[in-house]
Amino acid sequence: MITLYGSPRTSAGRCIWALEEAGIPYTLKDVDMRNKEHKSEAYLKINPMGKVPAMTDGEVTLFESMAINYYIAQKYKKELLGTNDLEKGLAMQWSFWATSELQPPIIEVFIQKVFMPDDKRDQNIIENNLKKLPNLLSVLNHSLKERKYLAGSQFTIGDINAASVVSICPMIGIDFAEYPHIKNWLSSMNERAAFQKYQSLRK
Ligand SMILES: N[C@@H](CCC(=O)N[C@@H](CS)C(=O)NCC(=O)O)C(=O)O
Repeated sequence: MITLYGSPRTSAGRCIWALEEAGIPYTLKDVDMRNKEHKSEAYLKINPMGKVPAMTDGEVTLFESMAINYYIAQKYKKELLGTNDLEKGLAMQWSFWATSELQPPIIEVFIQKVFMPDDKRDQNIIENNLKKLPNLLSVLNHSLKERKYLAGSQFTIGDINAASVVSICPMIGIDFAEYPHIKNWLSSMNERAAFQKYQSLRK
């Protein structure tokens, strides 16, 4: 039985979505980050980085959300990896792109806008990071112009890993009016029962 550590509002959310897509039973264990449970001796044995998510599956213990989603797909629902070499490559490409290129500026803005008290909010950080987003979102928008999913016609963990980041945009005041293909793609994510479950847990 799989145990996933972390709340749906953190990077664990994309693993919840992947587990729901795979349709396998799992236990979700919240980690009380306010009280530093993620730095406790017990939790550090599961994830020595002291971060969420982490996952156990029998003898297997993993951390890093991308790796967890790869494992879930590889072990429990292989088509989530893509069904041919190109789809598999594109699923990985968009997964790494989302977490290494798109996520950092979005999270910087999110931290400033959502967590920072008014007197500590740094407008320069917000502006400098917001400036990076049009180019990134245009690249994504263009890539979705002629395909339903990021890897083509097959829904993959590339969509899960990228959409879980892109869906933070409205929370920092970015709408997709200028990015119609992203908008359509997100709408198709919204139709998925697994995404709906993830979103309902995130509220
Ligand atoms: N690269 C990691 C990032 C994990 C991460 O930064 N998690 C945050 C919550 S979203 C966390 O646990 N932060 C606590 C800390 O850094 O001490 C992944 O994708 O799993």
